[in-house]
Amino acid sequence: RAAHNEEAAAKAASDTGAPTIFDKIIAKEIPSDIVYEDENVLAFRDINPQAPVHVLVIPKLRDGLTTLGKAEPRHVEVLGQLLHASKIVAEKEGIVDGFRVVINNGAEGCQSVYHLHLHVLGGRQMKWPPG
Ligand code: IU
Repeated sequence: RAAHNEEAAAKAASDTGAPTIFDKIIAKEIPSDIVYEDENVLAFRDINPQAPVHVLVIPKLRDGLTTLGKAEPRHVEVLGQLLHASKIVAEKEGIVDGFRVVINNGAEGCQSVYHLHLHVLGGRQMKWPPG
């Protein structure tokens, strides 16, 4: 199952600071289905969607933000831009009745790509608590 693959991918990954596939998506060397883009952030559809709408919102410049746990005061502006872009994505996708924004942090948080990303999920009734 996809959920198990995600957990396996998270176990296999680690925060080495090496470039990730998201650099290639930002550089458009790898195609992605872009939902929103501005100077600072890129939002594109997750390749393995967990809801009818599943978009990843990422900073174009990682600047040390492999994980949210690496956030420093200098990142506060881009962190705000990422949240604001998540709201724009939800609006564009028509999921204003309800949506969820998730950040998986580190191995136990099920993070598999070490370039900060916000998951914007919606288009179905979400469950609580998440697994
Ligand atoms: P996570 O929070 O690090 O587990 O999320 C990484 C997400 O990136 C995950 O939902 C993958 O499906 C998604 N993804 C992608 O959209 N495109 C890719 O090329 C790769 C992963 I690798």
